[in-house]
Amino acid sequence: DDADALARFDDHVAHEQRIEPRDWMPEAYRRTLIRQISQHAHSEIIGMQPEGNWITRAPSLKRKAILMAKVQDEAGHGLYLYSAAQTLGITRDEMTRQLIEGRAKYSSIFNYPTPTWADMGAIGWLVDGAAIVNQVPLCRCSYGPYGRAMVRICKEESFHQRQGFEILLTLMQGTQEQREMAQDAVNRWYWPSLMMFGPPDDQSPNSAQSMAWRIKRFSNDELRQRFVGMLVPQAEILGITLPDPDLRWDEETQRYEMGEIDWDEFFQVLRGNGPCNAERIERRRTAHEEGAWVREAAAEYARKQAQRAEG
Ligand code: FAQ
Repeated sequence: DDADALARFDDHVAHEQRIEPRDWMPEAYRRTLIRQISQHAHSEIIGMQPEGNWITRAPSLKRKAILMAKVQDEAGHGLYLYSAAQTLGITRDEMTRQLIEGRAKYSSIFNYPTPTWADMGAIGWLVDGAAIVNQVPLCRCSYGPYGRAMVRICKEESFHQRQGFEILLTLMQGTQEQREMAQDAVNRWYWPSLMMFGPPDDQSPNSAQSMAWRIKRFSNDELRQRFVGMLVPQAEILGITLPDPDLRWDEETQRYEMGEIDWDEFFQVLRGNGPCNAERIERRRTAHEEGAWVREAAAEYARKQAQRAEG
């Protein structure tokens, strides 16, 4: 019965064994995974827009080829993650509807604009950097399809981060104007990238249960701390200043102390009031509607093939 099944499930998870789609799982575990994986998939898909903005204006053929490849990787991650979510019993259609009707969350970070080329560097360095720090532990997630998806995705994110770093490094070795452009982009993306890790631990309603289920391995604040520790030496190499005057190494606690994050801004963006929320959803809805004929043609083709097979 259910009590036996639950005991087996708990034991399985406690022994670091993977839960697979056909295994019994508590309904709340299923719901939590659908929530997190679909939000993650939506983030990848919406996350194509801020960078898509620069594909036609990249400063060279090489930069354009790299940026196109990166944005295509993001589409791949999104599709891969939608497939992982589908193994839990939600359809792709339902997830898409939730997104284009504005009922689904996706990462707050993709609601900020990309006015300059240096934003491509800052996104790669900071946004993909945060994504890696958050996602490496997810490779060990108790749910098999999600954990395995993360392994491949993290490899690609790590290439993305290096390409962002390299864009900033090139700008920092350029003219005064280019250096200022790089610094300005980092000034705008630094704080929002810290918000990607989610609310502070004492305001994170899902953390305790997700950690008990071994979906999450570290708390939001722990990962944020690890991220800042990774950035500081890289910022030094770049010659870029992280825009936090309170940031300092604390000998006693052996960690970086940082300034206050503007959580009002974070919750405003979550409520749909960020600088680009409406534009992002509108763009996705239009693209979905304009793709209707492709879906209809594919369905019709499948129907005819099936009819022919029946003879
Ligand atoms: N934005 O209780 P918690 C990428 C929500 S990387 C929006 O702490 P949890 C790569 C949260 O959903 C970005 N919402 O929640 C790329 C919850 O709401 P709900 C995507 C946020 O789940 C790079 C509520 O606040 N990465 O796409 C955010 O335990 C460059 C309470 O929070 C992932 O999704 C936020 N920043 O921890 C692509 C990673 N933070 O659902 C293109 C997987 C929190 O109860 C270009 N996800 N919320 O209504 C996770 O690791 C977790 O879901 C967290 C949140 C850590 C994001």
